Amino acid sequence: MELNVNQFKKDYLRRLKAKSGRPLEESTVWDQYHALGSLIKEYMTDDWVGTSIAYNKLDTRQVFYFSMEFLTGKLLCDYMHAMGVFEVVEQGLTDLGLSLETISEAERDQGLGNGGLGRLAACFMDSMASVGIPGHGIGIRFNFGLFEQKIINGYQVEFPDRWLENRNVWEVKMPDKAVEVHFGGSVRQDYIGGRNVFFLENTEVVMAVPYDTPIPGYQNGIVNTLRLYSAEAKTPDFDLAGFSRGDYNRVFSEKYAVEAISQVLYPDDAYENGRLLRLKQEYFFVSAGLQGIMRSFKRSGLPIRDFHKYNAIHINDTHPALAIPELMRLLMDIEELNWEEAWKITTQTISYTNHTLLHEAMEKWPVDVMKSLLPRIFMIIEEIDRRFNQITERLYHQVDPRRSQQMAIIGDGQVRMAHLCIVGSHSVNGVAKLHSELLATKELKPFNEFYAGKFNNKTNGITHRRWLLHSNPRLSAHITEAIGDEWIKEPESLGRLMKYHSDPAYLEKLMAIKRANKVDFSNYLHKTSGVSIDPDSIYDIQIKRLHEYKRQTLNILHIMSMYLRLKEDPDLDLIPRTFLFGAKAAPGYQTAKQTIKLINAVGDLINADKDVNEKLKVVFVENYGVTVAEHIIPSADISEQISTASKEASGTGNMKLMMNGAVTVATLDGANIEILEAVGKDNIFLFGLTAEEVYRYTENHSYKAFEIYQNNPLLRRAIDMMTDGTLNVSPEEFYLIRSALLDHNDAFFVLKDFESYANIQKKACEAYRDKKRWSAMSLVNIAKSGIFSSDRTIRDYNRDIWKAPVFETLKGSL
Ligand code: 26W
Repeated sequence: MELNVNQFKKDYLRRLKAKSGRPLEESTVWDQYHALGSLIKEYMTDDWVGTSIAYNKLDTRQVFYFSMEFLTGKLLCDYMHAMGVFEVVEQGLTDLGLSLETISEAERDQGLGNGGLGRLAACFMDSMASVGIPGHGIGIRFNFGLFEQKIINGYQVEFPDRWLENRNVWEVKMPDKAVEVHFGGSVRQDYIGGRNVFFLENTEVVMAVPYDTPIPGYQNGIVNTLRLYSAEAKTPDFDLAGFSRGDYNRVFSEKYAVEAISQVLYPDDAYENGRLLRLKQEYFFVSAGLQGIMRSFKRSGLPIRDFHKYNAIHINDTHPALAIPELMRLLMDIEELNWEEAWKITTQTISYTNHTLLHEAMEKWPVDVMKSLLPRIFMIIEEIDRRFNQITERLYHQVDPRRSQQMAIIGDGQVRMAHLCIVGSHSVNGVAKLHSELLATKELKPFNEFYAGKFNNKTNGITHRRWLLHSNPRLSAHITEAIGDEWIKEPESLGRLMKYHSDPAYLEKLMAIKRANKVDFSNYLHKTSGVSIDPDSIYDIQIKRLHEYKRQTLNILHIMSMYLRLKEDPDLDLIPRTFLFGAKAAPGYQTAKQTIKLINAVGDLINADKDVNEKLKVVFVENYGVTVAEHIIPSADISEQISTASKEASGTGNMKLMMNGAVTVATLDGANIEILEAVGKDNIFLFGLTAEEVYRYTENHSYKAFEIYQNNPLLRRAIDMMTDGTLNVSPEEFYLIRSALLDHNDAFFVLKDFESYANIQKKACEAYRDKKRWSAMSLVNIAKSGIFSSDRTIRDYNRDIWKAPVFETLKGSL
């Protein structure tokens, strides 16, 4: 948009006064932030309203991305970039004696996600708008996002994330678009006018009230919508009689029970805990979202039989799987279509992404729970299952009689949500080549054979606008100086940087930028936690959720072994290294919590030991999330992507770090394999078992972890350090970690991969010594990162699955 500094200053001062009731001199940072946010939102309003009018007018097919999680982080700066007003605003604020940096820090992170899956959804929102796809997000407006983590005495302690306590400037409440969602009750069946009719009776009613957040595309005038639903009791004074009798407790406890649905995000990633409230959350937003879509579709006057031609609904993992039976219900019970018509529309509307192969993450709901919470939905699932079984029985009963049971949607007293998604959609995709291949050839093999062509791959991506343009301004400027700014719209043009591959001046500047970013991060860390780190050391970074399969344990055991070597030989020629960890553990995941304590205990030992602390430092960065990531990633030298091969579906942190010039230490897992393909084997450090080897060892039980422990003295000493008193803890402190490695035969092959990890770490350090070589590796990583932009991912989804129109801009279509 067109905006000059003077106009901005005028608008801003007036807004600040109106919002805070105070003049600039007396305003708080929060006042300043709030006024700026509301002004930026207002600047967006015409395009926002215009976009939805244009979509309706053009009768376009629209995409609805249903996701339990949207991990968006802060929005202010991203939005200012998208609108092309960043510099003007920054200048205007400076003129007024204010700092954009300080003001933008006042924004609370919108942390409505656990990790990879939620952050992917947020990147997709940005890319859909920027690429010009009419695509909207549908989810839950949790009052509390993922918990805030504090490290107290080395342990993770969880605190509630009250992100809404000072209001959210971006959202607009839409009470007129609220819908009712029904739980429980019973189904009455009748036969009217030649067809079966179903009535849901005596249900508990919850109001789903949408809050809309604008999602501006990058300088294209398009503003899509993220719609998050909040649960409210039907009317605030729903039981006036009870209230006036003074029965306050009952009245309020009912109200709280209803509102509990959108109270808090479950903090488990990759572990399905089977709570009833979780199932309520899932149905709540899916039903609300579909009713909303249905309502606006009907307003368009288009025939219901064409629903799938105008609406593409994507479900982010199985959490929104109930979209399938719910859409069936709306089409049959409300729109009066028959089963076959409804089924055709549903399956052609819905597409599904699988994000994990871990068995413990597979959602399954007990039949009796589903039946009593959602009786009509369960009937529909049963019918889908019955019809599907009929076909598989007929096909397989002679060749393999167990096959149809294996493929069934309902089995062992449970509803298998992944099976429901596969059967009820027209596309099933994995999130990296290896992952999609393992889905098709191993985990979901019978389905892939049954549904030829339904399975496909869509390798994940990240928005380079947030993760490079915004979070690494120095590097962005350096890139633009060399190749122009086309990369912002066409990220694959970052490839043009390859011509600087052997340009000493360019590479030197690249390293100077890395150094400056490292100084910035060390200042940030010092300011936020009091810890000092040395910008001349290697920053070796592992940031992601804490999980045994991600193998933070491998990293820390290696650090322990370096410590032991250094203690023996203090003159060991090591380049000083700072190991940084950032990770939240699911509150109920004890082994993961012990790992956090282990990292901190090792850090305490090493950081205080004068013999080694010139060369080694270990830091656990508290409360890792989107904003912390934006500070760390630009400063990274080494990116740790060391999951057990076959376990990490894709990873996206690997892409962010690469894009910022870090070099990856990696197993051949997830998207690491595609990073390898992009940069070539000389620009990445690979180690460890392959996925195939992991499968083989797991199947034939030939792996013996204890033998490795016995035969590798250094590794053995590192493991023993957990219990021998070297660390300032009781010998039982790390019981679960030790026992997983030694008593339970190390399911994630930490010991097996230890030696090759230690070797590759040595190689990485040698490479780092050679500044010229390292800077060229770093450049290649940046130059080849364009394919990992989520713009590419979104174009792939749209080309193969959604097939919505792509608008360069909407200006002029009104
Ligand atoms: C029901 C409990 C639960 C909650 C979340 C189970 C599983 C999940 C997610 C599927 C876990 C997740 O975030 N998976 C990650 O998705 C990313 C985006 O595709 C991938 O990059 C990561 O490899 C994958 O672990």
